[in-house]
Amino acid sequence: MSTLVMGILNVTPDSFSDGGRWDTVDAAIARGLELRDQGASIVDVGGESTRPGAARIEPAEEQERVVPVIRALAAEGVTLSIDTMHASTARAAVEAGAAIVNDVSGGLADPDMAKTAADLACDFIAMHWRAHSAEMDKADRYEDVVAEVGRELEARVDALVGAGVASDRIVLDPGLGFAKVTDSNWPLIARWREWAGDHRVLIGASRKRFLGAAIASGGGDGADPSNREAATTAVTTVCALEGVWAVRVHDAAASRDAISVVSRLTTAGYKAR
Ligand code: PMM
Repeated sequence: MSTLVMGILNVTPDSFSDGGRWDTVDAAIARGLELRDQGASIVDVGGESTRPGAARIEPAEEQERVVPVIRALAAEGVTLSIDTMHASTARAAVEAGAAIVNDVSGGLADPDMAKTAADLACDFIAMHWRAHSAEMDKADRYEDVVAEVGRELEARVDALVGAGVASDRIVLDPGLGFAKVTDSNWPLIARWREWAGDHRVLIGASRKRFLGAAIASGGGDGADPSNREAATTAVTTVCALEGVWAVRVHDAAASRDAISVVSRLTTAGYKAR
């Protein structure tokens, strides 16, 4: 199966690259439909920014932002995930029509999340996470990032399965940019099979800081997140060649097109070496 595109819809005033752009219900709904039309198989709706240094918000405020958007987009037949660390928001979102829970803390931030995910019986994206946004850059300390992320994700899987989540419902995500400032990110993409086990994998590289650093090392200007789109699409291309389940991106059309190119190449006999 081809790699899926998950389009990012941040209904927040302060996300790092698109904060404030879709923070009214009508603008968010229109953007969700646009992402679907541009090739997103899943639209990931989030109401709490996780950018480095971001402050937390209360679940009630988060739900006020996301639930009307999810309800409207679900009525239009859009497949939705809810990007939340709050169990009560996960439940409200699934009741409003979301099909997938995407928890950047992999169930660590809210002690009720694992049981809630089991009750909801939907797909659950468990991302590698070490600390909340205000603290996460300091947690970028690894001897062997691939082995440690693998072990820490396995512990999340054990906790989730222990709470009753079906193992094949769990999608793993290395959490690029989360407790990984620059160099820690690359081995997690390059050697993803070593930490993924048998789980489906989601990669979220879109416009993140480590891409800016790579762009600069090649002589480009990656300081502004909006200049990181070609680099994001390069990561999507690699993910598609590698058989990664899905990529989480801001520009759905660019990733859709990259995946279409890879599909032509693999049909013509290309094999990753
Ligand atoms: N990154 C962000 C937010 N949510 N969820 C998953 N599963 N994986 C990610 O890499 C991820 C995420 C931060 O990026 P944004 O502010 O552009 O949404």
